[in-house]
Amino acid sequence: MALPSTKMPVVFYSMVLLIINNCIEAVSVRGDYHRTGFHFQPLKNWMNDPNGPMYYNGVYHLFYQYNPNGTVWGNIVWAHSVSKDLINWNGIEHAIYPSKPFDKFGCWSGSATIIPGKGPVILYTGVIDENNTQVQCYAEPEDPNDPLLRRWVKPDKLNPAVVDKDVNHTEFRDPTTAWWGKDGHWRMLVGSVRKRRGIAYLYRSKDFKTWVRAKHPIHSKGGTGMWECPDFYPVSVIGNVVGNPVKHVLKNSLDDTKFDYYTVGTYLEDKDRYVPDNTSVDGWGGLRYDYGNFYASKSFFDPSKNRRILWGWANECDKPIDNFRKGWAGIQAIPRTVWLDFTGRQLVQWPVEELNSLRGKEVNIDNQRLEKGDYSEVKGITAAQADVEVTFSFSSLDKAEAYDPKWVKAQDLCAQKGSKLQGGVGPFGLLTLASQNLEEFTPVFFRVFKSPNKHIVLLCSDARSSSLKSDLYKPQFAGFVDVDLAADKKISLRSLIDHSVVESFGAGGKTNILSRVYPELAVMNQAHLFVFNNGTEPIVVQNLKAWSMISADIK
Ligand code: DQQ
Repeated sequence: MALPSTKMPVVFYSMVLLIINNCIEAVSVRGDYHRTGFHFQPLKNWMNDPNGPMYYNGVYHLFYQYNPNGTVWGNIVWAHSVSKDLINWNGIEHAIYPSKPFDKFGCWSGSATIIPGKGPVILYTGVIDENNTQVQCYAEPEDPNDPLLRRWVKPDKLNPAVVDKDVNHTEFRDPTTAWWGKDGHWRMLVGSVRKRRGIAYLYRSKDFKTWVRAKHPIHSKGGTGMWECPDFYPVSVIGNVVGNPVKHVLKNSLDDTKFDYYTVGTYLEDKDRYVPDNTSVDGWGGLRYDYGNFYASKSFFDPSKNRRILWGWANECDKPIDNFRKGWAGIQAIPRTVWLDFTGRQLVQWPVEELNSLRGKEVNIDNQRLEKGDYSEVKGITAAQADVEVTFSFSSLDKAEAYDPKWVKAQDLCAQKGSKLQGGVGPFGLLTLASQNLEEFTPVFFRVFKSPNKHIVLLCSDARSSSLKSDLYKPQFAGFVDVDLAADKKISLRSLIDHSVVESFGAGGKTNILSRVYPELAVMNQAHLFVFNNGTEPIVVQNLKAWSMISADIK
């Protein structure tokens, strides 16, 4: 009996110590109450652009720009995570890091291409000197049979893959996924700028080894500045089905504004030119994937579900010192399925269906009427980590405020009207990440205006009251929504609420806004969710479903 009695305390204390250590580890790794529960982020340090997303041999791969040494941009490598479902992720070895003369000063963004009969390869931007001279580089898996593609090599004989003396050598980056033309040659795009003209240069190759720039860029546009992270892909006109492409999408990340703009248009394959449709404004006034914090995005085709998936980076809006304290900076938006709207005028985006596997406890509201000034709490879920889907309806648009044609910038209109100023039809929507007495809240809401021929619908996600903390960037983001409300007098909203992010999809994903917010009071179980109406027209919450979200397994 003596043996157990002397050993027991040792075992017991070691267990206690282990638990304490694990807790300390968990607290330090988890940072603070602004860390997300189901949006992708590494365990620590800085992350920016998603790179080379792909699906290969049953595994989703996400690479991303990462600083292994700190919470600010710098020392950039391609970190690598793998997943079976796009939601739960395992971090593995860094795939690409400075190791050669052609990428000694940086391994910047790029894309993966799956070569039939060979497997995946990566094109990325290498920075070769302190002046930021950029070239395009090539990497391939060391062992293509490794199911996780852990190690990547950069064969000297294939690198650098593109050096071009005739382009702006410090603004020449972010190669796209390559595609195979009818003439049997590969093509890919590289973003650039010349005298304020944003450019997507086109390169062709017979063998994926030697790349030659085409005489004309695939597209360019004066006055738009540097085009970062171009993305170019086909979309089907037949609903959410990829396979019969008759339209193309060109997206550019405009360095000047830090938003991702796209056009829908026609790819003239014989000329290798892209022409945006006349329904797509080309440039700063154009369509955005997201009217909030969403940049340097990249899409890939997922053959396992015949869908295109879009990843985008959501930067922090707090200060570098806050990021240092948290120990991390940068998240990825929830991967979104993207397809062409039936109008052919715009894309539609929706969180990948796999996200629903994290839905836990559910609450429902049906047919709740909200008079002017009403707000009502949605109780019974974890409001700091939730998924909310709601449809609002109203019986008339007669009370819609008159639209002033001078209001061309949605963001300015949102700033002017906000959620607190009473309207006619709207503002109505959700108050997310709200403290009990509304000292803090992030409203996501619609406001409807009447112009001579149609109604104009505004979606706002307004961070101005999101935090009592004053030294933060708290923008009001907004976009117009291309819907005909006169027909069915209802509109839907989905918001993914995750501690320091509110990611919203208006009208089934036609207008989307991601806001980063840092509440001080509305945190963890002190956060609340409300529906509200501040317009004279009564609004009915026709149906609301809200779920507590389980945390994703991201390590
Ligand atoms: N981030 C990368 C560049 C890209 C920029 C560097 C966009 O390749 O142009 O980290 O955020």
